[in-house]
Amino acid sequence: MEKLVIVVAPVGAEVTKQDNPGLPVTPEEIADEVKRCESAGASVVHLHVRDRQGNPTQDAKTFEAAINEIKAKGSNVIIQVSTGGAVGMTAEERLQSIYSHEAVEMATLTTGTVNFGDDVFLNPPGLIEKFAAAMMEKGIKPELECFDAGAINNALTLVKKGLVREPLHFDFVMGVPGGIPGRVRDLVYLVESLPAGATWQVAGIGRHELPLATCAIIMGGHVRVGFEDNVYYAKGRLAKSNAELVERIVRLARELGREVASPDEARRILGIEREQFSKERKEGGKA
Ligand code: KMH
Ligand code: ZN
Repeated sequence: MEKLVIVVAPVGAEVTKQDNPGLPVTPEEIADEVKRCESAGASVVHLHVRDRQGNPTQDAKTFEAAINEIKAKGSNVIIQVSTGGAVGMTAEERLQSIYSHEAVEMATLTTGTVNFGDDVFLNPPGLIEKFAAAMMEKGIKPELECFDAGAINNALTLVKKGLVREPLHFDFVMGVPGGIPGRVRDLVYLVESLPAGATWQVAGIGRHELPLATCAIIMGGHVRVGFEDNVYYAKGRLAKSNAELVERIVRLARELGREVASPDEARRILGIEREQFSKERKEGGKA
């Protein structure tokens, strides 16, 4: 089995400081939290940012400020920006994040529309194709985000159309009200639906985070944790920080005999070096 890639999603778009006072919001808070999570064992950060009022924004300058702070702290973590943003944002608004900073190596690409609580997270085919083409153009590796099983097939359609290159990396977001439930049998079904050679991780929402992460460690997948998905450490006990959630996954992995990947190991496991290579070639850099 490959080493375990731990992705941390420390900010999100929906969670507030009322939900967990430890939520990082400013670029400085985000960078400090990312550094703590990297020291704990995270190798990828799934990044959302907030404006001065603490509201979700996809503004490129705000992403740039957060990424500059992360880099200024000497972090080597893989920067994966959100293109999901928050429900109700336009496609143009959402896509700004990939143009924010040269250090962006990955971005989420949600490959299907899903009910999202009382809202709808809209990802029609035209939007998905536009986002995929923009990521390919910039040499950014898409994380194919699936809130339900049909999204896997939509991702394979992108491959057939030449808009996404293999190796594919999937993120199964499980337990969103409106999406696929967070049962073990659902995870097994999703994993069995993947094409050969694909990598995957699971992001269990709320109480689903820990059991699904444990399954992923055992099954050879990878894990996402963080306040975007879950603000609790246990029932009735808030997590002190995102790093506390990462630390628990590291302990579990060690107990279960799975080593944890460094950011550079994660780049190899996720096939990011290959994406970067083609980017350099396109720009006339090293061949
Ligand atoms: N905030 C959700 C509506 C992503 O980052 O790509 C969408 C989301 C997905 O968080
Ligand atoms: Zn997100």
